[in-house]
Amino acid sequence: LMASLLLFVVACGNDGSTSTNGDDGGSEQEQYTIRIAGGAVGPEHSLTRTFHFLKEQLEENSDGRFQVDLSVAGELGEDREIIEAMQMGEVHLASPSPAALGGFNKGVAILDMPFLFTSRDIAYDVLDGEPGQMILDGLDGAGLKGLGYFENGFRNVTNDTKPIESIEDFQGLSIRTMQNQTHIRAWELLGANPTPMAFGELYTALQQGTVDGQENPFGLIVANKFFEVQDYLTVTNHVYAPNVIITNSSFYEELPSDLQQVFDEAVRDAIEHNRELAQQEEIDARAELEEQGMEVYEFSQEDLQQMQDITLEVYEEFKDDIGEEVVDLFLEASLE
Ligand code: TF8
Repeated sequence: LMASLLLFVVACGNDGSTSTNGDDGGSEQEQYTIRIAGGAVGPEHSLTRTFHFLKEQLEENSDGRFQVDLSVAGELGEDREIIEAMQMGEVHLASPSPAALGGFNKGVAILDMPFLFTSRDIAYDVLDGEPGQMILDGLDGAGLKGLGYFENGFRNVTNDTKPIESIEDFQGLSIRTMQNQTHIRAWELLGANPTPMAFGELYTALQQGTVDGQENPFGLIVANKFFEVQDYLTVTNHVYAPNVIITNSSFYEELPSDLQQVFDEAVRDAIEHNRELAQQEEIDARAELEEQGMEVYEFSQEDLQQMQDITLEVYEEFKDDIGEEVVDLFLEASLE
């Protein structure tokens, strides 16, 4: 994947982002190519569909001054590779998982914390408010600019060895986690054997039995066909996973202000659209998984509470690393 990405970068050259249309060179004639890259989620996933919607908005609302070159479903690599390409100026808009941005700003890790948001309404409020903005601002300086949040969704546990019906069943469970210290630690505390792994390797790892389980939202489990290699699902909703929308900061700053406005509005509309898609997807995907023969289990309120209590420890252990101010701000805001 990296090789094909490099070839792509070479083929596009360094000035691929701007082209002048017409002879007068007037700024009104200038066209901008926006290269959008979606991560390795399936082509039918709500995130992928959101990128198609965003392309339409950008092109229509700019009367064609924006031309969007869209690569979805991991065509340009996984989140980390896409972020690197963005830093080189070769990708202009993307929405990686917070875990992939951890190297740029420690505060981003708050977004992956267990049981931080107990409902979508709270998540939207906090992410759209001051706490969410603080994290976006924290990405400045790495050549990136944070724009807002799309949704991956509430994460649930699957595996193919046994039904997981209570906390005790996590004991010894071999589970793939994101490459994210807080997730690894949370699963250790729950008694499981976490193996961090890139998302792109996950399907094969499940198929070959390298790991027994994984955790992701219903929508991804359908879109990436994990149901083909996993028999059991337990509804835990243990993390509300947003994806962070980012752009290349110099690309953004060099846009004429009227186009900046079109860009901002298109992103805002795409966020709204994405949330509608994601909510519907959660319902449809769960039904689809049951239809595909997955056995779905629900934890009791007691078990959920216990899971939350056990993983609360992660907040203590990572408070210094993430930043006390960030942790406090998010915890206060999400309790309101
Ligand atoms: C994971 C994440 C990722 C997504 C997507 C690729 O389990 O859920 O799949 O965030 O951006 O690695």
